[in-house]
Amino acid sequence: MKSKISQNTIFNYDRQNLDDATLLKLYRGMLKPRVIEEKMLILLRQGKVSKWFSGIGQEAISVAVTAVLDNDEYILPMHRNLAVFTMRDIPLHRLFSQWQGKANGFTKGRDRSFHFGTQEFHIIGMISHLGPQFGVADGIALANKLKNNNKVCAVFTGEGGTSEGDIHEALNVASVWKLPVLFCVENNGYGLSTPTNEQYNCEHIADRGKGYGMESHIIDGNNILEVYTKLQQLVESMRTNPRPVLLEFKTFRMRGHEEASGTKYVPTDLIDEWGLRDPLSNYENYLLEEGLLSEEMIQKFKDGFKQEIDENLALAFAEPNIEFNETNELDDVFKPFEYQEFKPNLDVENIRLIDAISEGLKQSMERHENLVIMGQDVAEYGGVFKITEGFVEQFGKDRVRNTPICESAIISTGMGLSINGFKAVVEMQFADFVSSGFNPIVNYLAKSHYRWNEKADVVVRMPCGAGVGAGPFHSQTNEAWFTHTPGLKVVYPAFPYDAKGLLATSIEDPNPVLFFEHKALYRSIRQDVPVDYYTLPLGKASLLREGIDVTIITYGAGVHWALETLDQETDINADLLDLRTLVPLDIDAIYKSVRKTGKVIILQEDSMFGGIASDISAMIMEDCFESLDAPVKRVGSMQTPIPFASNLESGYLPKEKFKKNLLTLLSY
Ligand SMILES: Cc1ncc(C[n+]2csc(CCOP(=O)(O)OP(=O)(O)O)c2C)c(N)n1
Repeated sequence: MKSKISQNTIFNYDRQNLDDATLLKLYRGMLKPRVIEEKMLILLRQGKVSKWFSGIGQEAISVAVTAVLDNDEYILPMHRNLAVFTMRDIPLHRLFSQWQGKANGFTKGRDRSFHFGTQEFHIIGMISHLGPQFGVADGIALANKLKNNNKVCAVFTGEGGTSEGDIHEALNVASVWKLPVLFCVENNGYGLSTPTNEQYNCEHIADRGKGYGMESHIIDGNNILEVYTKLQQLVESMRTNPRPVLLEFKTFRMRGHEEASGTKYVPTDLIDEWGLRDPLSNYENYLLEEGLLSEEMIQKFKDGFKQEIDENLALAFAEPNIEFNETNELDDVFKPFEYQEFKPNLDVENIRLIDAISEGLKQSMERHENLVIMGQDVAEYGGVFKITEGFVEQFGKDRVRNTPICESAIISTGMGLSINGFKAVVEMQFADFVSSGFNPIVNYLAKSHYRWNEKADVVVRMPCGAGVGAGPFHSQTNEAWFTHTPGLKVVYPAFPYDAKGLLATSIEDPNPVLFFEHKALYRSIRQDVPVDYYTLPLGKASLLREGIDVTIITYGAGVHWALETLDQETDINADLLDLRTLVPLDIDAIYKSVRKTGKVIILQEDSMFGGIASDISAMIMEDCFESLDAPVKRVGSMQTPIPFASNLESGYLPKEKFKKNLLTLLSY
């Protein structure tokens, strides 16, 4: 039944077969966030809230998207989607506490506004960087698809965010993998102050769907019934026929980017024009005309919401400010993980580092049915180093997934898998390429547990290192990019035995782990390695040689350079400490050895400045000064990119320098 065209609404509302209760639910759904926002604007002026991103005028989209999803279907909102939170009936006092940085919010005061998620309500909030949100939705949807549970998820962005590379990557992956995601772009005219014609140069963002090979639609985002009815059909069909859909909602941002930034740059006639298209007042008029709503009912609803807001605000205001407690802060950086020892049995085989990693990975796949491997060419091809050769045959293509070239989206996808109950191992084809996935690693994975208590059960495998004549972009050992970032564990084995056991533990551990594998050691280092599954603890260095004259601290290829030197210089009586993991760092083992020998040399393959050797050196000077008989010596590669030609590369690497410096130190 088509409604009559109203004098009092701009829209030609078509209720189709929606019942009265649904029509009223949608109205109340839009009214509530509007009333909350009006209150927030007052609190903002009173200095009781620090920042506010208004969604006034855009409520129809959040309300309808949330209304068509089941409560256990994930939604990934942005900063203008208050209605997503209210439609899921989050107690308002918790939202108010969140916005005031109080303990009863969702982040223990550690993040602001809508930057949080809650598994209880199946809402996964944004990070400031916007773009990774789409890839996380991919991961959640992939998990749904692998569970075969006929669920969809919805993710939001503004049109400004669509210019980010992460978004393009995620759309492409979703299309290639047919992931059931509703990609909701709220095109509200401005990204901060930037109008759409300075943001993109196609007519409609929905037109990009064709380029991605993805179904797409343009929807009038201010017409609640249009949004709701179209989405209802789409979601039903996506549940049975999983696929991504790109939706461009035409709407308008009626207020400033955030309240303090104002709307001076927006022509007033545009604001007036869109004011006439207000989704709430138009719909209200329609319902009044239809006889479903009366002025008394409107007043009653508003009064009810106001009372709820006041009561909940009182609760939040009464809550004391959060206290700083150093231990609490530090304790939440990582999810607690109880290391479970699987003892290596005596049955061993003599294998190379590369075989040990491959075998460790395979046995983890056997042990964890929810483990998914993703990376470029990892499936039939077996990865460029052949570590996953034969995996597809054993575990199938669902769990061993070739990816497009899109490091950022795949890391974010790993995060989404983790949120939705899976474990992920992501192979960087070369550690160098992680720079293209840097954003989600250091901003999303690293900070999730600290921010809102969510694990990031993702291991990023990093084939790294020089000595293979591969030049500046296939030789880096970039662990220092990550050891600096709280929330990431960094593992760097030098031997097959360690690599296999540490990889197993890294996969067991629900925290994000960067797992470095030195390419030059892949096929050159052999060892007896237990055949069965076993684990080794993270954060334990290994004392490879014992002596009293000097402590050598190193890891990765450096361990083998040090061993070679000690084999040549047999009269050197040294402790040789292989760190094995850089985060957590075995500080006790370092200090114990330093206090015994009184002389220390730290060797790293990476260029010196800002590397981990500098931090270890500083810690030793601060804490073991009285035990030192000489200044701590650091040895690292030259402060240049890594050159290709073998003569240049060996000049760049610190192997020769190490021997010279060691001898100088001993004679100090
Ligand atoms: C990577 C990154 N660059 C810049 C910003 C700053 N910033 C935050 S929101 C925003 C505008 C976003 O516009 P749009 O995606 O259209 O969403 P809207 O605010 O209009 O809803 C900008 C530039 C950011 N948060 N992250």
